This record gives sequence, C-alpha cells and structure tokens, in this order.
Amino acid sequence: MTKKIRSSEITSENVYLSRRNFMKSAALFGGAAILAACTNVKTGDEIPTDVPNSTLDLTSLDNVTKYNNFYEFTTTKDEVHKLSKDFQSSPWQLKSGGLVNNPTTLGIDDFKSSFDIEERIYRMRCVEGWSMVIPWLGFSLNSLIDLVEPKAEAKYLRFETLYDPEEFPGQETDYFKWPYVEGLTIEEAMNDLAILSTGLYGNDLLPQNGAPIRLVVPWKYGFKSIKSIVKIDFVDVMPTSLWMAAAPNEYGFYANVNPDVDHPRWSQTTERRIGEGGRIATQIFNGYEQEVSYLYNGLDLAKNF
Ligand SMILES: Nc1nc2c(c(=O)[nH]1)N[C@H]1C(S)=C(S)[C@@H](COP(=O)(O)O)O[C@H]1N2
Ligand SMILES: [Mo]
Repeated sequence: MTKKIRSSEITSENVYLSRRNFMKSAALFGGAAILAACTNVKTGDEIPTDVPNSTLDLTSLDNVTKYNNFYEFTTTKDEVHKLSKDFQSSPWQLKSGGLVNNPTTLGIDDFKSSFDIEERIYRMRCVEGWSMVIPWLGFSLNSLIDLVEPKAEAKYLRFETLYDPEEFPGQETDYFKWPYVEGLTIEEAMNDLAILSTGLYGNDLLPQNGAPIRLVVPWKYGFKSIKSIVKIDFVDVMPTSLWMAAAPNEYGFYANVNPDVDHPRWSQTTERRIGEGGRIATQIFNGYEQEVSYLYNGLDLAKNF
C-alpha cells in the first residue's frame, strides 16, 4: 500500500489531509503537473488509474514554518518565526483597485466566504537554490480578477506588502526600498496555478509564512510570492519589484525558475530540497512547463529573466 504522504511526515500537528481531499487536489493538477518532478517516485496499488502512481513528499510543517525568508522581520531564516510571533494579522483588509471597473476592499473572512478555498500542493523554489513542497490553502487569483473586472488598459498586477515599521523591524533599515512590491502580467495572474493563499497544512497562515494572505506563483522563484499583501493594483506599466530595484542585474521582472539561466553569482541548475539530503535537478518553470510555457511564447527567457 502506498501512502501519498510519508508516514514520517504525519504528526498530530499536521494530520490535516483526508485521503479524499488529497485525491481531489492531486486530480486538480492532472497528475503530470505536480508529479513529473518527483524525486521520490513511488508506485502502489492504491492509486486510481487516472492519477499517476507517484507523488511529492511534503516538506515538514516544522521546516515550512521555521525556515523562512521574510526580510521585513529579519534576514536570518531561522529567526523569522520567533520575531514574527506577535504580528497582528487581524483585522486585515486587502484593497484591489487601479484600472478596474469594480474596486474592492475585502477582509480575510470575505475572501474565505466568497471564494473556493482549495488545497494546492506546490513545489517552491527559492532563487537561493533551495526548495520545499508545501500544501497551501488558497483560491485562484483569477477569481479575484473576475470580481474586480479589469479594464482593457490593465496589463499588470502590482502587489504590495503592508508598510508598518512598528510591526516589521526590518522596514526601519533603508537597505531595501519598502514596502515589498511584486508584479505579474495579467495573463500570468490569470493562469490557474496562481493563487492567493490564506493557509497551509490545513490551518491559517502563520505570520512567518505571510499571514493573513500571500501570493503563490509556483513556476517562479519564491521571491515573487509576496507575503502579507494589503494592496493589488491593476496597472498599465510593468511594476518595479523590490528585488528589481535592489539589484536589477540579478533579479528581473519575470523570475521564472530556469536551470539554464544562472544567477550572476551562482548556478541555478540544481537545488537542495529542505529536509532531504543532496541536490536535485531544477526544472524549467519549476516543473510546471506544460501549464505555463504558453505565457512566454516568443520571449527570450535569458534576456527576460
Ligand atoms: N513581503 C515579503 N514577501 C516575501 C519575502 C519577503 O522577504 N517579504 N520573501 C520571499 C522569498 S525570497 C521566498 S523564498 C518566500 C518564502 O516563503 P516562506 O517563508 O513562506 O516559505 O517568500 C517570498 N515573499
Ligand atoms: Mo527566496
């Protein structure tokens, strides 16, 4: 009998996923999408024929919540969870506007009641060369786009993290231009893989993971998945992200995971899966090529990094 999740990952804290829900989420991805990159291919007799007989091993809840990048708190990954524990993520409002017909401000409960919250198991590849597999809870960004009705001139989405140096000690340093900003083309934002996440491992997001709401775009380097979002603007010019402003020769707008385009200071051909030994091959678009490559037809991915 094959388990979708290693029994060693199942603890009292993270038994969250009924087999039924898991199969639902596995089916959502049409199998190949989440499974092709699998480094621990498993076979078994328990798996329906329409779902490939392999899966991803989840990164442990402990690693997902204690090894974090959230520069608003600190640049020390294993300190983020300690420094963020008193972060006030409620009440919270996310304002969506700009070039839209229906500007909308919603609280987190509004999001949860208006949109279908699904589980999405995605690989996350940090530009630094490590990766995780995380069971997110969230809803398709596309459903918010439908709600606000972008005007024809809207070409990009520009996302902003809360600016509040009292909550975020890191924002008192002027090494970065705060607040954290990220962007997507509207076509990217409409791709079904792009979600706004409100939770992981079956529970609400903890502060260190971007409570109460953050973006998840699994085919791009992790830094695109902006945390603790307060604003989404639909705009007609390409947004300048925090990372583009900080180091334009190192971080471009697209930031698609690409083993063939090295970071100026290191190779991107392999990655270290947190909690596992050794290094594994990094895949183009982080393994989601089938789902997203149409977005980049005719684009030189080395120039548009
Ligand atoms: N606002 C904000 N969002 C952010 C970051 C950050 O420092 N600030 N770090 C990014 C980076 S580099 C990564 S790899 C992921 C990490 O997400 P996780 O800690 O939830 O795994 O969040 C991204 N989103
Ligand atoms: Mo990252």
